[in-house]
Parts: sequence; structure tokens; C-alpha cells
Amino acid sequence: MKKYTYILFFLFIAFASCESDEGNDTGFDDSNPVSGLVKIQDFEDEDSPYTISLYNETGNLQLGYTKVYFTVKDKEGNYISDAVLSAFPEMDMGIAKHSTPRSEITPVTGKTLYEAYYSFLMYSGQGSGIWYYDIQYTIGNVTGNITDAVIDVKNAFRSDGVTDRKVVQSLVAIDGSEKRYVVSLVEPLNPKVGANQISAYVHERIDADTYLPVENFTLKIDPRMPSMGNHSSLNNVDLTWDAANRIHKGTVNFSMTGYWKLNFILLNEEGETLYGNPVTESVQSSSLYFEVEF
Ligand SMILES: [Cu+2]
Repeated sequence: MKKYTYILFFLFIAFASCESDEGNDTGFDDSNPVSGLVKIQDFEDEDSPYTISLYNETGNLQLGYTKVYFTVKDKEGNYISDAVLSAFPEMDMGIAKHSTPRSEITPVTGKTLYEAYYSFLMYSGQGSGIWYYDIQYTIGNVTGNITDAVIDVKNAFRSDGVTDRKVVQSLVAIDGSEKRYVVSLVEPLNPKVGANQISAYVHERIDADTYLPVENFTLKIDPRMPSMGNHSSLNNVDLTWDAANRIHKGTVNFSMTGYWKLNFILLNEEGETLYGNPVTESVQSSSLYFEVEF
């Protein structure tokens, strides 16, 4: 019986790989690399033999941290697994242009999918700004561009759906260095009562288009509930550099549901304060904070 099951399984695998080989010759199981993802938009160009599509879990680009996935398809609908992609988001605000913190676009292991994250500093329409995307691809020895594609970056809201929610902050260090940083809240993506993993990216702003990821900083955390006497919670763990996941990571404990203000103090590698202040009886908030509501 066991042997029979095993053979059936083997036949299924053999059949499945034949099927996918009809589409292309990558050897990946790419029958549906975007299973569970929602399409945000397609990027096409009359001259381009390829369609590049943008996906993520929600179907939206959002202010602050946004994870995204790309696929590349040829005109026959085959997924391309060996593309090299780069995408440059730029916000045109009339008087000025700027980009935003972002990762490289890298292949997802074992899938005909590519991944990246953005931390959008502004949402579409904020300051009358419009976000554009310039995509470059190299596939084999073919290089091409899809330029000036408008993308829609949504604002982040509190649970009423209309009040802005703070998820990203630009700052100038108060240590006299005049260095500029961007701090972006990543997790908790689905906050719950109890201990939640919390993570954040820190980027140094070199210029309006260049943001370098910073390692080995510390974010001291003090979550507070302003509507209830500004109480805090127990057993929170400051965010420190997690080398394996390349992000600053800690623990936030929500003792109840509702609106929480996550106050932070940003420290550099030497433990010197770059931004933020302790919360006290008379000072209800840090100058560096994010908002979570659930
Ligand atoms: Cu802008």
C-alpha cells in the first residue's frame, strides 16, 4: 500500500514537471507563482516584448513599508525566471522630485517571482505629488525600459478609515552630525493582544534619490495608550539589529486592543541618541513615534 502511494506520488511529480516544461524550460514549478497574491498593475510598453507585473498580499502600494513581488512574462504568457530587474520610483512634486527608501529587486528562490520592498515617504497626491516608476530589465542579452508609469501609493489610516496613521518618519539627527534618517515601521503587520514581533528599517538619506540601509542601530521602545492615562505595557524588548533578517527587530506587548502610540528613541552603534525622547508624566510622547490600532 505504501509503495503504491509512493509510485502514484512519483507519477504525479513526473506529470507535473512535464506540464510546466511546456511553458518554459526553467525547471521551476511556476504553474502559478502568484498564488495568494493580488495584482497591483501591469507595466507594458509597445516596444517591449515583455510584460512586468506588480503584486503583493493586499493589492495596494501603501505609505511606509510595502512589500512587493514582480513577474515577467513574454508575449506567449511564459514566466521568465532569469530577468534582472530594477525599478526607480520617483515622486514629482512640481518644484522638486524625490525617490524613497527601497531594496534591490531579487529573485525569490524556487519561484519565477522577484521581490523587493519600498518605504514610501509620501502617498500619491500628498503635496500634489505624483509617483512615477521607471523599470529596467535585462533578459538574456535583451535590455529594455518601461518609463514614466504612474503608480498609486495609498495613505495609511487608523481604523476609522480617514485619520492618518503614522508609519514612517524622516528625521535629522540631534547629535550635531546633521545626518538624515528615515525610520519605517514594518511589523506588526497583524497586531494582536499579547506579544508581537516588531521590526523596523532605518535608512540614511544621502540625497533625495539615495537611501542606504543602516545596521546595528537600536530603537528603544515605549508603547503607550494615550486614551487610558498613557499607560504602557510590560515585557517589551528594544529593537536591535537582526543580521539574519537584515532588519531591526524586537517585541511589543499589547495588553489590550485599541489605539497604541509606539514611542521610540533612536540610538546609533555607540548608543548615542540620534532622535526621540523618554515619555514622562509631563511629556506624553516621543518626537519619534508610530501608530498602531486594532
Ligand atoms: Cu513627495
